[in-house]
Amino acid sequence: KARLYSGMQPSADSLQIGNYIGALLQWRDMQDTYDAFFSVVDLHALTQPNDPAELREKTRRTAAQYIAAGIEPSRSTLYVQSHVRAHAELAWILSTITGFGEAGRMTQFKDKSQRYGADATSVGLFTYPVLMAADILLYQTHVVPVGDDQKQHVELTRDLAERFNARYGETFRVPEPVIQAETARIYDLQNPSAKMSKSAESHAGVLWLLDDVDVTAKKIMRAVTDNDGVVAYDREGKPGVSNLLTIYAALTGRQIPSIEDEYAGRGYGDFKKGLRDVVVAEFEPVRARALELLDDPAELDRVLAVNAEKAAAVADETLSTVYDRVGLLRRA
Ligand code: AQP
Repeated sequence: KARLYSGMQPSADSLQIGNYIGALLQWRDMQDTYDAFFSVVDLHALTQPNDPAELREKTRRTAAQYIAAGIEPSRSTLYVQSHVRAHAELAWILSTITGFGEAGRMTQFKDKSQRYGADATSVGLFTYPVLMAADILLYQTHVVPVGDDQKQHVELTRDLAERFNARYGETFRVPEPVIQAETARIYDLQNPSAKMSKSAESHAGVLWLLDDVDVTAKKIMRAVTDNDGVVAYDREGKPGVSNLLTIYAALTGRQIPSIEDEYAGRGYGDFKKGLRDVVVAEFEPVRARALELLDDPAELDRVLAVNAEKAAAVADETLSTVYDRVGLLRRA
């Protein structure tokens, strides 16, 4: 089986519906076809300010939501990034073959550093894509499913793999990005021109997987739409309604035109109620399962430890080859 690698940052107590539709649902379906590695990338999360106790809790909660959404830790390797030391170690080696200018061209760094300001921008944020390259290359990954905002980072990963291979001999597989379709991208319900995000300033337009169902229902009923009252997909002209249609279609597996037909002439109230029922029915069991898993953190930690062993076995082998290739004297 070809190998797949993906991950998410434990940057909030709950994942949001964009993470669920754009990542988890696809990961779940890819588990059969691929030898899949899914990581909770806590080292990446350190590039933003964190309360230590909260970060630990967010890491567990993120892992619990992976499992609750159908990622099976007995079939896929579901682990916490920092449990496998090779990530940080390979990132260092790769940073020595990454150009300063090359890293500086990453648009996510440019956006985030502008937002944070020079004083709050760490070197870690700058080298974030190098750590991501290490994540992927350690596992000799064939495919990396990512949103289009991460495409540039996968390109850098490919460049680094090719550069290393050319300089030191064939070591890394060069991975291919699998970019999610535009229709898998979910926007903020209150500001449908912005991607829904865990770290959004306002939570009013964010649907959290672990929210109470009545909170979720209210947010859907209050979602921004427009004045023409027609349930139709038009990303430019009707971003709010189009976003709701995308969510509806993604969760039901239906085509957008068939949903438009169902709500033709019925107005936004009915449409939102329909969507509310779909989302609540989808979230309820996932939420219940995640909370159940979080009720027994020792068992969850045990599962994560077993999976970290599986991941480390693969990662350590790659790292060991890398250390040899670059000429590090190995400890006797
Ligand atoms: N709005 C979205 N629509 C579709 N997919 C989305 N993803 C995130 N938001 C949407 C996908 O979820 C995964 C999470 O990756 P991440 O945790 O590394 O961070 P991100 O992509 O930056 O997601 P967030 O929720 O916006 O997190 P923060 O606020 O922490 O940066 C990825 O596969 C992403 O494509």
